[in-house]
Amino acid sequence: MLNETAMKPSYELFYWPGISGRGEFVRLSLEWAKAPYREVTREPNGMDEMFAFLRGKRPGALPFAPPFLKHGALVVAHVANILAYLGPRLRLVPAAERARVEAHELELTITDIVAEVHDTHHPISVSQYYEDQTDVAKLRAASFTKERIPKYLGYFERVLERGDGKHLVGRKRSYVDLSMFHLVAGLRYSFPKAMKRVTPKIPKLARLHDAVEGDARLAAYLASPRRLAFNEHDLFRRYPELDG
Ligand SMILES: N[C@@H](CCC(=O)N[C@@H](CS)C(=O)NCC(=O)O)C(=O)O
Repeated sequence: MLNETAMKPSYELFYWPGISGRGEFVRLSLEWAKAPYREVTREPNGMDEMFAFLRGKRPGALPFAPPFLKHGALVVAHVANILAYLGPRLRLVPAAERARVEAHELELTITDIVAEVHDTHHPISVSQYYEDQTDVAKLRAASFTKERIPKYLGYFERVLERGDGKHLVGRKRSYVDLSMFHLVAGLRYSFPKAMKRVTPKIPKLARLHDAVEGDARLAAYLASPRRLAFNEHDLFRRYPELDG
C-alpha cells in the first residue's frame, strides 16, 4: 500500500470557503492522516484559482463542481472519487481490492443521501432561495425524515452488524468511518427530532460516530478553527420547520 503522506507535492483541496459542506468528507481524511495539504480558497486569491479550474483555464480534468483535489498534475473531483484515490495513499482503506470496492460503494451511498439532504432545503431549484421553495421543501423533508433517514441509517447499521460492529469496512478505521461521522453529525444538526426517533435503532452507528469524534488523530483538527461549525449556508441546515 502506498504511503505518500510525507511526499511532495502536497494535496490542494478546492472547496467553497465558509462552509464545511461536501469538502469536509475529504478534509477529515486528510486531517486524520496528517497529510500535507492546502485549502486553496482559504488563501488570498484562492477563489480566483478555483474558478480558473472550473472555467477550464488550468490543465487536467475539468471539474464540474467543488470539492476537487489537485495532486501534482492530477485533478480529481467528486467526494467518493477523491476518497477512492486518497484511501490507499493515506492508509485509510484496506489493501485488498474487495475491501476497496466495498468502501467505494459505501461512500457512493453516502453521496446519495447527501444529495437527498441537499434537496430537502432546495427541492425545486438550486438557484432559488430556500424561502422561495419552503412549502415544497416541507413536503420533501417530511418524506426524507420519515422514510429515507431510517432506510439509509438502518442500512449502514446492518453493514456494521455484518462486520466487526465497529468499522464499516474491514477491522480498522477507513475513510468511510470518517465520512459516516460527518454524515451523522450533520443529520443530528439538521434534523434533531428525526434523529432522536431513529437513534434507538442504530446503536452501532451512534457508537461509531462517538468513536470517530473521540479519535485522538482528529482531536487537534476538531478543536481547531479549520473545523467550521454547521450553518444555514451549508449543506446541512437547521430549519425547524423541516424537522417534522
Ligand atoms: N457529486 C459531487 C457533488 C458536488 C456538488 O454538488 N458540489 C456543490 C457544492 S457542495 C456545488 O458547488 N455544486 C454546484 C452545482 O451543482 O452547480 C460530489 O459528491 O462531490
